[in-house]
Amino acid sequence: MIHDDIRRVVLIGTGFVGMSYAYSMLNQGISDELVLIDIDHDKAEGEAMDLNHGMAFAPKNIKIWAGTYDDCESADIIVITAGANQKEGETRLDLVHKNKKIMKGIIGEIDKSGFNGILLIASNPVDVMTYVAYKESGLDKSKIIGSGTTLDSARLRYELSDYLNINSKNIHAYIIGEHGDSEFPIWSNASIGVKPLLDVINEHDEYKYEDLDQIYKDVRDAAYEIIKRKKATYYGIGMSLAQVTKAILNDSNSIYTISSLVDDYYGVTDLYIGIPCIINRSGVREIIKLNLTKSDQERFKKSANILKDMIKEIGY
Ligand code: 6V0
Repeated sequence: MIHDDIRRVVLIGTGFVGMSYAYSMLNQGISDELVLIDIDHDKAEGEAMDLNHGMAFAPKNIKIWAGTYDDCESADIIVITAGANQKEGETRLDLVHKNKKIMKGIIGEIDKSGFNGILLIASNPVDVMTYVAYKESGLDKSKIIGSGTTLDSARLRYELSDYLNINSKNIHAYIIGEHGDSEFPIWSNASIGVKPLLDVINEHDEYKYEDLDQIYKDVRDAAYEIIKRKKATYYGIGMSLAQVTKAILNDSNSIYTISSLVDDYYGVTDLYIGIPCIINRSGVREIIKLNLTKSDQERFKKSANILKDMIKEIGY
């Protein structure tokens, strides 16, 4: 239930991702209150102080403080970015055991608080962690959202925008599946403004289908490339989470490739996975049924099976 008067967001995990999110929230004035929680309370306190010192330059006043789980009850959204992050050479799936334990503990605390808002999860492997939250929490599935392939779709839009020299806001292209190595683009559903992407490629000699494959690989491997250079990725995901938060609080009925619980989606059931969804104040309003080509259906099932195996491995 979104409270109409004061919009409170609680952030759990004030590391690189969490603070990039918090910084975006402050710079865009997205909520009225922002509570920072971390197992390292001093860190949360320091971060709150630092953000507050920028308040004079923010578009509006936001009350920011380092809090506790008692602050969760009246929150509209809780964003979870706590957990270990991906080290060089480590896949997102390697993280699963470490982060399951952390996620279970956090969800237990949130449940005790009486929270009844929307959970937005970014901790990796995000589809699996969102499933853990779903299994461990008493909230309805529509109120539990993973960041899924929102960031990956944003990366794809950036890359296509660069390749075609078209504003990324006019690029409607999506990555679906696991937020990880088996994710894939749905080219047949992509459009550039008013035209299907594949027609645009076909009609211009300077564009080639092979280049699309390279663009996909660059998007899929982006996290590895960034981690190789600067150890972690955080601005892109921070801004993605802020955008999803805004869509929920503003009841905007926006479409993002979040991780959502599917039921017979091309034969895939009982799994959180990245697919385009319409989101608003109630959380996931609708999962969009895509018209997938035969080969994309196969890729989707393969991606789903990888996640299913992970979920089995951690005992669900
Ligand atoms: P970080 O900088 O190590 O921050 C993690 C924070 O979590 C630290 O401040 C910890 O103290 C805190 N923490 C750990 N355990 C707990 C707990 N039990 N309760 C409260 N706080 C706790 O990591 P970073 O911010 O870089 O990454 C956080 C998570 O985001 C990782 O799992 C990443 O893999 C994941 N990412 C997800 C992305 C996505 O697209 N979904 C993208 C990038 C990173």
